[in-house]
Amino acid sequence: MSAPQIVLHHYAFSPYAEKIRLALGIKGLDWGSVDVAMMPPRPLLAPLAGGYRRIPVLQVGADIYCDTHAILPALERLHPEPSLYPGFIPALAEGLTYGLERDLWLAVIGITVHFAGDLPEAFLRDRKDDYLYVDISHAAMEPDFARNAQRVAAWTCWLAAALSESRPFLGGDRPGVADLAHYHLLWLMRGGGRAGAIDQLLGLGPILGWIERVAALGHGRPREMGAEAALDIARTAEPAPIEAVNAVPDLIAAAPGDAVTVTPDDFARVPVEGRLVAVDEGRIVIRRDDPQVGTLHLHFPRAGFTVARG
Ligand SMILES: N[C@@H](CCC(=O)N[C@@H](CS)C(=O)NCC(=O)O)C(=O)O
Repeated sequence: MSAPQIVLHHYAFSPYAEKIRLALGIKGLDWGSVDVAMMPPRPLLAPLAGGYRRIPVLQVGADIYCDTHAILPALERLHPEPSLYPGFIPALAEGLTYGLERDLWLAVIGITVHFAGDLPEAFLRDRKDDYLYVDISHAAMEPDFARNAQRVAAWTCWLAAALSESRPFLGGDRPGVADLAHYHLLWLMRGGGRAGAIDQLLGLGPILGWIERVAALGHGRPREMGAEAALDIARTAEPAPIEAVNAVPDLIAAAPGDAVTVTPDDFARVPVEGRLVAVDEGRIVIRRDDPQVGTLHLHFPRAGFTVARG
């Protein structure tokens, strides 16, 4: 059996990974599934992701896509049908869902913790020191619970108003990114036996049918794969050709070939070092020459990342 072309580095409990697993389901794709730890160290992902520490990461040969807002457009470019953006201009769907996730992520975690109670101490410490920079223990989140619930319920009211019998998905009669970005936040809150409590808190009764429809999209055809095999794929592949360009020189003062760092501007702000390959309207691409796996292209979305001269 030949190695699958698409490899997802993820862990089962990750909601952002669930967003991508469902996108792979919409497209009905075969993919390699590499299980990573829920927190660093992740020594076999590090050569590919160059220090980027969030999950999921999608690998296609020697092209590495960091952040779901880089992964989804990449899947769409590689496998255009069925589209992940029915009823939407793709850039608009990415922009809106980026805003949704930014606005709600900590509130969603607060609601989850309210019902789930404390996670292990080492996990809480990792999230506080190296990911969210916020203490997500039950005691620390609880004072904000009522505010978080109001905030998330306001979004779910919009969601319920947008869906109807004649509009089974947010883009019309086919599922897409707008559905997935709302769903994965609900998926985290409702997991672990919390569905009843969350449905009541957020008034999700009218959209339970939509929740079932999105869950039923499935994950395509994953095949478990070892991290070493993923490294072998990167080692033997070349990055896909891409035009070297900086389309926004007034914003990013670096030319293709320059040493740069790319850093998330919200959580897990670890700079990734490389040479600029391209910046265009939606993406940042840098080249890394890794001693273990050779030349890689790392792709990031423009939104949520800053580029600096290295
Ligand atoms: N904006 C990112 C957010 C990804 C994210 O925050 N993922 C979580 C897991 S769901 C994470 O990385 N948590 C810390 C970790 O796993 O190291 C995206 O769209 O990919």
